[in-house]
Amino acid sequence: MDGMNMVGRAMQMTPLDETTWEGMVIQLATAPPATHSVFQGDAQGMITPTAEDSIHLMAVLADEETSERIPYANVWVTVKDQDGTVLFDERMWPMLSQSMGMHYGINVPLPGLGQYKVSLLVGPPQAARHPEYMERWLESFTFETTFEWGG
Ligand SMILES: [Cu+2]
Repeated sequence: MDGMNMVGRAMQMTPLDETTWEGMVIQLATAPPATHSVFQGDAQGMITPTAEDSIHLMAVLADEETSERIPYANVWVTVKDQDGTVLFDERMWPMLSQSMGMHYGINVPLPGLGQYKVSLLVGPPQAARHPEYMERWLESFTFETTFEWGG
């Protein structure tokens, strides 16, 4: 299955770009700003979009061969304007969604329509691994691209 088809199954997701890292497809996508809950210890908090939030920025990590989503990674996102000024710099939440599947995501405020630079810092998945996964994703990987926000 090609990567864009994996993202394409969810109508509310707009794929932006993708790359492959040692057999892991890393896709960047957007969706409308999303309400989500977060567990902190034994309490569940709600995060609702603010007026400033422009997009729900999402990273989908999947095995290139099986399309199986890959959890337990740390994914950090940095958004810059065209001049390289950092506008947003946060860790993405690991997220569960019935319609979009397991992904990493966060609501991002943008100052306006236009082109932005984005970089994803993907850390090694922090999980015990069966042999086929023991020799890959051992160092962090950075994926840099640009995207156009058209509102
Ligand atoms: Cu999400």
